Amino acid sequence: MPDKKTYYITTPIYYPSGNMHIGHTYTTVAADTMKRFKRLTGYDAYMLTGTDEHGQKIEKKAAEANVTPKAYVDEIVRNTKALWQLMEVEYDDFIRTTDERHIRIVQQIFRRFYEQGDIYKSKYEGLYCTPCESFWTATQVVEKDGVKCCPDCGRPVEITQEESYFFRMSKYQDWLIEYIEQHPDFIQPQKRANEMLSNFLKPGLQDLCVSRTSVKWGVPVDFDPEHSVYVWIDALSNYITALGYGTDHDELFRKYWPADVHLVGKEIVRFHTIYWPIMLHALGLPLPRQVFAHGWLLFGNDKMSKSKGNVVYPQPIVERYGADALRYYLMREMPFGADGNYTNEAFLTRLNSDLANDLGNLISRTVAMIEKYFGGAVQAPQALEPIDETLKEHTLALPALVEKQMNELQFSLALQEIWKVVGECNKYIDETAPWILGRTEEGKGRLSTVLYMLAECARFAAVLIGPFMPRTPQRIFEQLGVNDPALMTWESLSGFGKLPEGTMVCKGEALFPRIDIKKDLAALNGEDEPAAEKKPEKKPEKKAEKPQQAEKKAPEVPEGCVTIDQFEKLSFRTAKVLACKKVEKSDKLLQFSLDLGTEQRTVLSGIAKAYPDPEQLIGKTLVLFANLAPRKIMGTLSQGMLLSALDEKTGALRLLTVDDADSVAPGSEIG
Ligand code: ME8
Repeated sequence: MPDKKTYYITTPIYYPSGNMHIGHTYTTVAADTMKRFKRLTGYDAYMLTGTDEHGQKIEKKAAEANVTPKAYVDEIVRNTKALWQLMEVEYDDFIRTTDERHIRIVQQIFRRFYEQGDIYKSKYEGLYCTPCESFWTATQVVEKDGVKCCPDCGRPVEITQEESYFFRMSKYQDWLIEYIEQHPDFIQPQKRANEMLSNFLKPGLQDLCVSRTSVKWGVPVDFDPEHSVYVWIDALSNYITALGYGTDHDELFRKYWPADVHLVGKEIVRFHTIYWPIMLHALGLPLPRQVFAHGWLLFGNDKMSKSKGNVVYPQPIVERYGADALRYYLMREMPFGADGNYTNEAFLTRLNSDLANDLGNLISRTVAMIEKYFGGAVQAPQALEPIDETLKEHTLALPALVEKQMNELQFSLALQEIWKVVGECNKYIDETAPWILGRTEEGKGRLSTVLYMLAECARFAAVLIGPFMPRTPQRIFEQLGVNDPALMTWESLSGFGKLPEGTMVCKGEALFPRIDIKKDLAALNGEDEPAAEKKPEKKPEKKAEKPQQAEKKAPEVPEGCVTIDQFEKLSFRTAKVLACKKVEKSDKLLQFSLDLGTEQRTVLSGIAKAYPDPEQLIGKTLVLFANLAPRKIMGTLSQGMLLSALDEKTGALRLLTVDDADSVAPGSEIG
């Protein structure tokens, strides 16, 4: 048998300066989901995560806690591993930059750079941001109230002056520009590649300071031990040291390098797409196939971060609802690449609608009806009717659609595809009305087919959700009575109708019991059950509920005006009309189905009177206020607001459209 194709995926290695929160969980769950998906689809997949333990930030934290840096990080690493276990993350290796196996190779890499002339010794005078472990020049920093601050995180930078080693980044600049331009998939989403080219590479790369004498908590330069290796050189190397690069046991390196994808948050793209490729090229190694920068989980309007303390921890959520529910929410709620707000309310709402209602009901109704009408035994289907053929066709098409989205790391769209079919099944139940079929003997023949269809579709759904929700498939298989492992594989989805006649279903507990959102919100916000772990969550949650209070402190602006910061929080995007119709029983509302490139949205707009022939709008590109909080209108969730112009004198109302719309992709940012 030929060797399986390999797939190597990594997360950033996180700073153990504090316990990991839901933001780190987001990246790690995404990597695990992808790895599980690749395993399911026949790859030899390998996932690496770990911790980035050196540097000034950790040194300071440990000093504040009055312990050694190693003792400080050991504790956090233990908690981090426990969190990944709780989240059902099955990493293949966990690298710590304090591991001997890592330190030795970082020293070897640094020496090689020096010996081949990529690194030289000089004097550094400049500015340093400790939270980001980043060097900046006087022209790059921003001034806030006379204080020089980091352009990335906005916190004050410190002046540093010391003898240092420098990496001749400029030498590789032209090569890297060409590489990025010739490999459009290398940096994703594409707009991050454009940012790197226009903000850093094209203006010209500065040589990078790659050693510190003032930082003792680091990897010593072995030929000049006064110096320690700059944390980012140390940290980035993890992706190859973990595979045994540079040792006699480099089998994993030979097998898995180059990585298929490094998942990173968008704030560390620069390190992964400029310094890291240059380091690899200088070592004569191939580059990773892709660096994918996802967006941030925000708290209110701010990035959640350990150093700001505005974080949500996953533990209390998982304790109440299980890891699968939180994993589903993280992968479903926001398109991978975009920012999104975490709120307990949004989580609970999805839990009820997608998991309890859509998926949970499908399984429980299917199993309950097979028990009621056929004593629990799945019957052989009879001749299929058109409605069955359609459902079968959509279900059979699903694996390929999911795979396509997953290959583009579009977790949310992959789940949307699955839920479309789950929704179709629920609708199929309403349309075929099994409770009526069950009343007569002739009806029962037809009922065999209907229930067979549903059970087989449920089996497809169970296999497909496995990478996202590792525990739920087994619970579904138990209820469906599927215990043959061959019916749980990706390959088993190549044909519809593999579920054997006579399979005995068995009703179990509700997969995701419906919750009372109000009551659960209070519990999650720590307003009952004073469990110790819930405390850290309480503060930020309160803060999020009352963002107005924080805003009061903002600089004064004339009444009726907004600041540029407030404006930047609004997202306007182009949206192409896929469908448009009048909402029944309303003379004002039109319902739009809009294409935003990476997603489809439904938006209701009160402009029906101005457009008596709504179909004329199909194909037009409109302007959508895209991050307006979704709202249910007449039972339909409206996700945004279409902008239109109103002539107050005549009452004429016209939608804003985009000039030469074919030259911009649907979903393009407007601003
Ligand atoms: O940057 N939303 O470590 P770090 C989404 N050690 N993702 C988030 C997030 C949020 N609010 N907060 C954190 C470092 N993350 C370096 C990396 S790699 C060679 C060295 C995730 O502890 C996201 O993946 O600050 C982000 O890039 C990473 O955690 C930053 O973790």
